[in-house]
Amino acid sequence: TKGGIERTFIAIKPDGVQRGLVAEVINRFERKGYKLVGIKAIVPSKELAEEHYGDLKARPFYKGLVNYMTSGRAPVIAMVWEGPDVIRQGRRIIGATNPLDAEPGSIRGDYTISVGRNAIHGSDSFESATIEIGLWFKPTEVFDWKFTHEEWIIS
Ligand code: DGT
Ligand code: DGI
Repeated sequence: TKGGIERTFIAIKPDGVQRGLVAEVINRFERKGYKLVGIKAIVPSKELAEEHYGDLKARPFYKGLVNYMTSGRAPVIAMVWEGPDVIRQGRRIIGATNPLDAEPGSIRGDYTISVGRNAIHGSDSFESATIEIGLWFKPTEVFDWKFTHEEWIIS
């Protein structure tokens, strides 16, 4: 339900890391009022990348997508963000899958031009967020914590 506290999986992909967008991405979620409850750098195994993109297995770009995620030419910065409606709002902050359709002001709209190098991933539903957080993070790597000023952000 709109406004409910959720968690979403956000990942800065190797091209986003190469482009120097780590601080920019974190800033956009942080300044909105969302809470970072998990973060790590990781070069995903082939198995992890294939599972993460399992629904795209039949697509012609699947193999290239997995290779680019797993190359190790830069790590993936994997994150869990928490807050009201963060799954849907995260998709809005990121922008449309094809950067040429992404609104200026969104991350993809501001920084990218190619769907195969669109810098960032964000879960697209509650179901995929739950699955993806479980794939990329151990329970001990995700933290329950409160802003000391939480009442000034959420009421
Ligand atoms: P507005 O905010 O004057 O532009 O009016 P609307 O149409 O955007 O919003 P409306 O009429 O649903 O609610 C008026 C104000 O009431 C809104 O600015 C903030 C507050 N409000 C509305 N729904 C909720 C709620 O579910 N919880 C809390 N705490 N305040 C609410
Ligand atoms: O959730 P999104 O990343 O916005 O989009 P998605 O789950 O449909 O696709 C996952 C990724 O796959 C996307 O970020 C980039 C890549 N992709 C999607 N469609 C295409 C694509 N890559 C290429 N090269 N061509 C595509 O048509």
